[in-house]
Amino acid sequence: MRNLRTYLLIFLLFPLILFAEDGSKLWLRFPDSQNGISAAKIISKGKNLTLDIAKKELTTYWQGQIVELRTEKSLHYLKDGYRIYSTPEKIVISAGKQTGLLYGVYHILRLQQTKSDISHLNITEKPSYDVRILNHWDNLDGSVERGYAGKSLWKWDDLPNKLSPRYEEYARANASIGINSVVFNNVNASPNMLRTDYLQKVKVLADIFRPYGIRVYLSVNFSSPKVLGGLENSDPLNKEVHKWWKDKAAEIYKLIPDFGGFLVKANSEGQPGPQDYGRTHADGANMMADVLKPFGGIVMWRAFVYSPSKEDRAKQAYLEFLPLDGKFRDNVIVQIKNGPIDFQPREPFNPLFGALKKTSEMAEFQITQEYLGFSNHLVFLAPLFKETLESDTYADGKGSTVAKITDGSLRNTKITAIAGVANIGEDTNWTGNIFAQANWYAFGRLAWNHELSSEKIADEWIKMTFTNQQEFVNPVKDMMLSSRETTVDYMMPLGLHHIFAFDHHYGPEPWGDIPGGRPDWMPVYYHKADENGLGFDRTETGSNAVSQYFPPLNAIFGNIETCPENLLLWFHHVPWTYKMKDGKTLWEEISFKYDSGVKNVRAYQKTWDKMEPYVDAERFRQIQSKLKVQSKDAVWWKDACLLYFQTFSKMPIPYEIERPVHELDDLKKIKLDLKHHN
Ligand code: GCW
Repeated sequence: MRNLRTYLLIFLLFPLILFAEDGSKLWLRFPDSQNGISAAKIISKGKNLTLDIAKKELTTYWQGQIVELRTEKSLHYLKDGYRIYSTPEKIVISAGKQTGLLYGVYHILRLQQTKSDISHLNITEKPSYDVRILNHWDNLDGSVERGYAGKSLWKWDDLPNKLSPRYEEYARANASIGINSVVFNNVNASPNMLRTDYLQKVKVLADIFRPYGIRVYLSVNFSSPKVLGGLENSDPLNKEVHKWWKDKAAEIYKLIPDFGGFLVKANSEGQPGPQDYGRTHADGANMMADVLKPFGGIVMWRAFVYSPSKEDRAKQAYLEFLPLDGKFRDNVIVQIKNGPIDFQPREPFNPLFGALKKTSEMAEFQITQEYLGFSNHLVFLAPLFKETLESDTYADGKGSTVAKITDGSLRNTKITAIAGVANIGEDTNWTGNIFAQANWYAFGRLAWNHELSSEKIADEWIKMTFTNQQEFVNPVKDMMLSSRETTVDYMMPLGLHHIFAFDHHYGPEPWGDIPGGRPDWMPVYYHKADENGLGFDRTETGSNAVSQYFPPLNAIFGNIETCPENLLLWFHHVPWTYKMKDGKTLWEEISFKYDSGVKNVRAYQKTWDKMEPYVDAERFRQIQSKLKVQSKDAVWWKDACLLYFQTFSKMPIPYEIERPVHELDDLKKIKLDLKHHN
C-alpha cells in the first residue's frame, strides 16, 4: 500500500521534477523540436564527434530551413570562426574547422531563440582571441576558492570511473558561447594535481570536453619537483628540475595529446616561485615553456605579484615585470588582472597593459563576485569587462586599447588569450544566482567578440534565459546595465577600493586595521581617510603610480582637475570640501553616491516584482529573494561607510538623503563566519 502511494506520488510529481524551473538549463532553453516541427535537414559530409554534436543540436532544436554544414580549407584564417549565409533553399554554415561549424550552429540557434530575422543571413565571425579560457579556482578537496555556487563541479574522488552528467552539460554551455579552454584547478595549486592518478582523471574530462572544442590546462605549483618528485629543490636552472618537468610534460601529453599548457601563480601571496632561488619570473616561465614547446603547449604566467613592502601595492607588478620584457619565450603569455590591485568594483586598467612591448599579454577578469556581493548581488559584469577592454593605454599611440593590445590587432602577438575566473559550482543553477549566469555568458561572448556591446549581450541573455516579451526584456535590461554602477555607488564610489571586511571580502569594513596585520591587506591602507580628506595619493607627491601610465594619461590621472571623477580617490587624497564638477563638496558627493546606490537597488526590487507575470514562479522567487539581500546589504554598506568617514569629515550627512538606520558601533561588531579556503 505504502509502495503504491509512493509510486502515485512520484507519478504526480514527475512533471514538476521534469519541468522544474531551477535555472539548471542556463540560457540553453531552445524550444524542443519534438514539441514543434523540426525542419532540420542537414547536409554535411564527414564524420567526427564535434560534427555529431552540431548535427544533434540541429535535429533536436532547429526549426528553420535546411542547413548545410561544410568545412572549407580556405576558411582556416577564420580560426574557430565561420560563415553563415542564406540561399533560397537553405542556410549554409561553412568553417575551416569542425569547431567552427559547431559555433555556427549555436549562432543560428541563438538567432532562433532570440526571434531574430533569419531570412537573409550573411555573417562572418572570427573570434577576438584564440584562447578563451575559464580559470576555475577549485581545490582537490572539492572546495572552491572565492566560489559562491556550492562545491566544485569536479568530483575528483569519483573520477575517472564515475562521470557526472554535468561535465558534458558544462562543456556544451561553454561551447555555446565560444569558450574553448578550461583550467580545472586553483592557481594556489596543489602539487598533487600533477600526480599520475590525477592526470588520469584529467584525461577523462579532456576526452569529454574535446568534441565541444575545449582544451584543458592545469594550474601548477612551482615546487612540484621538490614536493612531488622528491628533488632537492625546484630551482628552474637546476638540470634535474628541468628534466622533471620535461618528463611530466611527456606524461601529460601521452594522456592528453592536445593539452593546452600551464597556468602559474608564482611568488605571490605565499606561493613558491623562481625567486625562492634567486631567479626571475622569466627564468621560471621559460623553463616551463621549453618543456611544453615540443607539444605545442603554452605557459600563462600571472603578473599578480606583490609583497608587503613600502612600495604602493598598485605599482609592484609593473616594477617586477617591466625589466623582464623581451626575456620570455614566445609560448609564454603574461596574464594580467584587469586592474593594478585586485578585481575591485572599479579600478583603472592595469598599467602593465601595453607596457610590455615584446611580450604577449592577456587580461584576467573575475567572473566570480569575490568583491561584488558574492552570488547574492545582481551585478552584470559586461560593462566592467568592457571598461577595461576599451581603456586606451596610449602604449602605441592613441587607440591602443587594452582590447587591441591583447587581441593581436596592434602588435604581432604570438598568442592571444583572455581569462575569466569562473563563478561555477555544483549548485543546481550553476552560479548560485540566476543573474550570475549572465556573467559567465558575457565573458564568453566578449572573449569571442570584444566589440559586442553590453546592451546586446544583456538583450541576448535575457531573451534566451527568460522570454522575448518586450515588457520583460526592457526593464530587466535597464536593471542589468545599470547594476555595476549601482554596486560601485553603494560599495566604493569615486575610486575608493578595498574597504572590504577582512579575508572573506563580504561587506564593509572601512575601519579595518588589525594590529600587526599585513598593512597592504587593511582597508585603511587604501582609503587613507583623515581630517583633511579621503583617498590614496598616487600622484608625484604620493606614490607616483601615475608615472606608470603612458602620456597623456599620467598627466590626466595625476591632476586632480582632470582625473576622471570615478577614479578620483584612487589617484588623489582629496579634501572633504573639494568642489566636484557638479558643485557639491566631496563629502556631499560621496554621501549622495551611497544613497543613490541604495535607491537603485530598491528600484530593482520594484522592477523585478512587476516582472512576476512574465516569469515562472520558481525563478521569480529566487531572484526576488536575492534582491532583498542586496537591498539590505546596500544599506549596510552605505551606513558603515558614511558613518565611519563622517568621523573624519565631521560634516552632517546631507539632509536630503535617507538617515542611517544602523549604529556605527554595532556595524563594527559584525563578524561573519565566512571561511575562505586558501
Ligand atoms: O584576490 C585575491 C584573492 C585570492 C586569490 C588571489 C589570486 C587565488 O583574494 O583568493 O587567490 O587574488 O588571484 O591569486
